[in-house]
Amino acid sequence: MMINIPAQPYNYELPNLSNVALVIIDMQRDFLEPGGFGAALGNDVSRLRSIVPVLKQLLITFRQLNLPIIYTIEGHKSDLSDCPPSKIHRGNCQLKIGDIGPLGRILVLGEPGNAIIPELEPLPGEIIINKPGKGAFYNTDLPDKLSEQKITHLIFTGVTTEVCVQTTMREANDRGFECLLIEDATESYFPEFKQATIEMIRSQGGIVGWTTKAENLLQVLQ
Ligand code: TIU
Repeated sequence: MMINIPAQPYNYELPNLSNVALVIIDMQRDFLEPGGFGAALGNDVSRLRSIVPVLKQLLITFRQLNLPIIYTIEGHKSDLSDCPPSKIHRGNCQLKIGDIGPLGRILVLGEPGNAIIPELEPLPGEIIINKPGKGAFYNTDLPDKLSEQKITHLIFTGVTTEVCVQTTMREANDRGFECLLIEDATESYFPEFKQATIEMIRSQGGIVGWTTKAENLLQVLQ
């Protein structure tokens, strides 16, 4: 039975609930807490927290329905062999990727700052994709995980809207996935960039995908 979710630029259709996954992009301490990578880049990290309650609600609902949940984490191996020098030096920051900061080594996998924030902590069995880039398809096993579970529809959330969320959604769209961005479950350090991203994604008849508010999805799932 087709499930219709009110969205822009028109209804988002789920053929059934067995091919959909919730994707939670980079909700890690690095981007949401002082002393991490986001702060090292010069950002006010506090505004990203606003989406946590909505994201938690989505997480609870997907867990109740036993639907797949995929978390991504942006981070690098401890020897930085998967981090191009261009990325290390970009921004001319005092604290660079791999340097020791208040939350451990900046943007290095397994460091305290690299962990998902406690409110959204993954449960055993939920998929975690460590990614070296902004997009979650580059140099990861995400494509394998999606095809293993026959997932065709991706619900996007997380941070930041115009960087890792948008990059991943564009990558997914090119690979044939039907993508829905949850407007109140994604956030940016720059409100105007978040708004522009939402509008460009759904422009031209949904050139990259659809956008909607969480309640529109939750109402049909609950
Ligand atoms: N800087 C910024 O806005 N974002 C990132 O570096 N990574 C993610 O978006 N996760």
